[in-house]
Amino acid sequence: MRNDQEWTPPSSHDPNPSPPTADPTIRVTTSGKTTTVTPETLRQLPQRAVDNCLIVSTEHGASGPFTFAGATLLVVLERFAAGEWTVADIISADGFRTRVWRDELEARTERPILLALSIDGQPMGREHGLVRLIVPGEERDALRQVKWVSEVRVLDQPAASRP
Ligand SMILES: Nc1nc2c(c(=O)[nH]1)N[C@H]1C(S)=C(S)[C@@H](COP(=O)(O)O)O[C@H]1N2
Ligand SMILES: [Mo]
Repeated sequence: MRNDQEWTPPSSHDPNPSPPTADPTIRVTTSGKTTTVTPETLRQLPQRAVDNCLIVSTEHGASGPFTFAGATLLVVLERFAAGEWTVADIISADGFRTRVWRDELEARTERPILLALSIDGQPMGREHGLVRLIVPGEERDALRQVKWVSEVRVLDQPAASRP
């Protein structure tokens, strides 16, 4: 049986260009508690903008630079995660995913990891990836720039499991 708490970063991935569903709702799941977070919920949290973000793709080169804005993932987790947590798996409606560690969220104060709602000052639509995880500075084929986030699964994982 597959252990959902184990995760290995992929080394490459063919990007999916089309929204898998129309629904931009995110479920934040922790042991014991599930919260539904909509783009409207995120808009009511403090907003941060990060400029100069590139989306780097092996196949198509880089796009950008873009300014993305939205709520920081750290603020969202501080608001909605229950209990102890060290890791959040960010999972999209098309099954793509990445993993974010609490210590990297806390360290990135200048260019925070976002749950982005807008691109270059314009509200993002589903075709742009709403709600999109933006990890500024990530240059490995955009493997952490997860479009269409549908679940944020909060876990308490030992630091030793970090690659
Ligand atoms: N949900 C989801 N997010 C994703 C992907 C995907 O297939 N599904 N592909 C990733 C990859 S490999 C790339 S290169 C970029 C492409 O982003 P773009 O569509 O904005 O150019 O999205 C990333 N985020
Ligand atoms: Mo990519």
